[in-house]
Amino acid sequence: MSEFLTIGEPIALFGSTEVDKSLKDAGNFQKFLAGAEVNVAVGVSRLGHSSEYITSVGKDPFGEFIIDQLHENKVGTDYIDQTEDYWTAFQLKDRVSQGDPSIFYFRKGSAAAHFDQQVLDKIDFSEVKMVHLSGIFPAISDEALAAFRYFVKLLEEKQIRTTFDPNLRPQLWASQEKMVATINELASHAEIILPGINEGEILMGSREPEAIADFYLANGEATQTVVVKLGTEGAYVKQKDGTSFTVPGFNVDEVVDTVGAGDGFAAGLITALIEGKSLKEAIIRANAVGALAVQSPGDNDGYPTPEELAAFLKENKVDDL
Ligand code: KDG
Repeated sequence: MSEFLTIGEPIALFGSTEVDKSLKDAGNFQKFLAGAEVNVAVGVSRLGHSSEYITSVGKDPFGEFIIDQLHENKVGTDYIDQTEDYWTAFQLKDRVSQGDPSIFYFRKGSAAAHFDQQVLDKIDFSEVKMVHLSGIFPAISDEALAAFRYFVKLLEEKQIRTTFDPNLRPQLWASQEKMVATINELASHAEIILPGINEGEILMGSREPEAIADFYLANGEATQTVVVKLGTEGAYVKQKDGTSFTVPGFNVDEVVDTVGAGDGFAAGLITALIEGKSLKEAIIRANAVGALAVQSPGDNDGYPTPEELAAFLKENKVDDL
């Protein structure tokens, strides 16, 4: 029984330790747990909330590594199916001194892509306060998309609060049209939508935060809040009642790796809302977790404990949240 649930594809990540060397030439890698949704589960657990991850992994060394990492991070594994029939996904990532790294996936036909939705019927929702969904899992296969839709139906029946991050991965979709139509339809079922500003441009044709928010507020009855992530600028928020505000981001001395910052942002927001904080306080915490995330090489290794978060906020002269 957990306060938080998410479903996704976990990935064993090999991050190069050699700065500005191509993946072809790099010879030294560090292994991490990755996958957008599992990152959020780790972030929520590290901030002190019970968290459970739903997926399928292979009975192989990467699958075992992922389960070990989840145990180490106190993320529940009761709804993880282990199969001998398919492999666990892995990926390579380079290390760059500027901008975003290059990523190469080995994930097609993975165990998660063959996820059996019967697992969803075993879930105990009695303590669940929030569920996080992302546009990656429904992109990996038809089975995953069907399971995602079934999960959304269960969440609607049980009236559980949901966050949705479009997390666009064009390489996983048959076409851009299919990606845009499916993501926008899936987003319409979520209470809180978390698009990035660049994603807004692809999904609804504007980089204007208010236009992106207005599109999603009109797109689905379930949607109450849109939080447009502005990178280092922070986040723009608009709610169904027309209220809007911007929360500036934090300055970071050294950016080591940008991947995982958006998932950390979601974990900060979700934990603050579970604790009954205001939306504004939740966005400040979300920005803080995102800023801490970019200062380390893995996706989720920079996510803070409550003590680390408090120290960061104090350093940045924000009252403890
Ligand atoms: O958000 C981080 C993810 O991009 C990374 O962990 C891998 O899930 C992943 C993906 O599909 O890109």
